[in-house]
Amino acid sequence: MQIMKYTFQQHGDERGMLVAVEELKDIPFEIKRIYYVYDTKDGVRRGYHAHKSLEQILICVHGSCKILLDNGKEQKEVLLEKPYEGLYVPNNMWREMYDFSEDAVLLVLASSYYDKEDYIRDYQEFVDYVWNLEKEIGQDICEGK
Ligand code: T46
Repeated sequence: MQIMKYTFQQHGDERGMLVAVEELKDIPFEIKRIYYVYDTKDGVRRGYHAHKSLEQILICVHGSCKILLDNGKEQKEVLLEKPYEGLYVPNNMWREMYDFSEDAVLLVLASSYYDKEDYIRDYQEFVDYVWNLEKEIGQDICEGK
């Protein structure tokens, strides 16, 4: 499983730093929604779901946190701790977020509006969904993602 992390250009001068992210230039989709997670309590693990069609970029703009990505066959852990790095999370990918530092702010750029129906919240259902999709289209849907 290939992890896709973007390193955004940093514009720095004596005043400090600035990072800009433009849709379809710096990231591969149009941005329909932005949300952020902060003030996460000690020991909390969030996520535990996959999306059928949503794509996202996760940026820990302050502090640090870890992301577990799971494509139904393989799992990888990614540490986010740089405000100029974005982790691409494609559709059909289980995710869990944990080990948030006290000051962590996790910013998310999303390709679609909020849609409860796009979530798969049961892990076995997710695995079955991915296997069935692969059977239907006859190839590894997570290849290259
Ligand atoms: C994801 C990870 C990285 C809304 O009303 N609108 C929204 O756009 C979102 C994202 C959430 N909500 C509500 C739904 C729940 O009542 O906010 C509450 C917390 O959402 P949730 O439990 O889904 O949060 P996480 O941190 O488990 O997951 C979120 C996103 O939902 C999800 O798409 O990929 O962050």
